Amino acid sequence: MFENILPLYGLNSDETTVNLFGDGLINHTWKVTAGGQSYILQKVNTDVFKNPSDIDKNLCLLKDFLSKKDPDYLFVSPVKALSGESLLNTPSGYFRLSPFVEGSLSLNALTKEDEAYEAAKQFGKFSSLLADFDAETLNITIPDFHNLSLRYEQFKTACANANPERMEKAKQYVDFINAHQDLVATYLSIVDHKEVPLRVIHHDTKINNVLFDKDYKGICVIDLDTVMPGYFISDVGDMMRTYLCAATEEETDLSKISIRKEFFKAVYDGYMEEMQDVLTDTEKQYFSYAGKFIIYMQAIRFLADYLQNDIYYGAKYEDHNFNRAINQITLLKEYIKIEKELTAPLSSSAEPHN
Ligand code: ADP
Ligand code: GN1
Ligand code: MG
Repeated sequence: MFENILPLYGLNSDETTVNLFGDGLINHTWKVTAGGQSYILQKVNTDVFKNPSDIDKNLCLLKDFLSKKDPDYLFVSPVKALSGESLLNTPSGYFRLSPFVEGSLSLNALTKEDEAYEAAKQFGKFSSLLADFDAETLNITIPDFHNLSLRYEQFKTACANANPERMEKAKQYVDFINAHQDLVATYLSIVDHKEVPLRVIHHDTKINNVLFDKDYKGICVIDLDTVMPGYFISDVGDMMRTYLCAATEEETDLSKISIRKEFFKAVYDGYMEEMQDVLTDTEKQYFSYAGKFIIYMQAIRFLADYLQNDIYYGAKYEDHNFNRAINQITLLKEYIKIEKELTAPLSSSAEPHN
């Protein structure tokens, strides 16, 4: 396959090394090294992104805007192939090639508060630079991606049509999801609120979508496929989901799932350093709800996938998505248990709103 793709970029496949790279769950990603230069080659997952050219058009618009707004900002986007295209539609699928950010690393879990601060600041900076970009000019790359109400409806459908053995096993967790429907009601009231605007939202701020340098200073955000109009709770929430716990969503020892309060403050400080003057007072009040919103939605997504035989995320072993769902439910319980303590050190404008 590579021998057909690499020459389209003027790379000689005989003089190029290609290795699978990273831990993303959606696209296929390889690190390509040729003549001392490294790149990230990706095959876009078209089961998830039905119109990859919508992503490509969004990236062009954002690149153009950001290059004028802040010429020093590192916006990692695909290079052009010899044809002049930045996305190639080939018989083997849709491909793109981006510069590998030299000296960068990504993490699946954090060990220091400073790392949480750095990562949150990178996502905050991305959003603040785009605060006056008209979000509605972007293509919607996955419709209703973070529409919690729809996700909950889809979950109910998944339960109704579930693999019976899996449903039996998941029963108590399905009950937990149903017992926390108030989180869906809050979501609906937020998106209806006139002081919660649609913004340019990354929609996938999990920790391995930000690059660090060797001293763990943030370099830039990556994985821009889901950048589209949305609400700030999506970005803040996925930071809470993936930065506050020392264990990842893959952890099966539930005793390792707990919330590090200091990391909540670090996320708040890093993100607010960039977004303090951008967010409305109403948005700020939902800062801690954001964590519950995304952890709950991720639990729903993993559990629905388990009930539907792993059609979206795939599974490396039999109970993979079941375990991921229980992990997220445990995380949500832990979060709810100490939510008041999390927000206590914040300014009064960020007091929790349920
Ligand atoms: P997915 O959508 O599958 O999550 P990502 O775009 O996040 O794919 O890429 C997967 C991983 O590859 C990232 O978590 C990161 O480790 C690495 N990566 C992606 N782009 C770059 C880049 N330009 N430079 C360095 N590493 C990158
Ligand atoms: C996927 O692409 P990746 O691995 O960064 C998923 C996110 C989930 C995450 C869970 C397009 O993110 O929404 O939160 O897995 N991306 C898509 O790990 O579904
Ligand atoms: Mg990713």
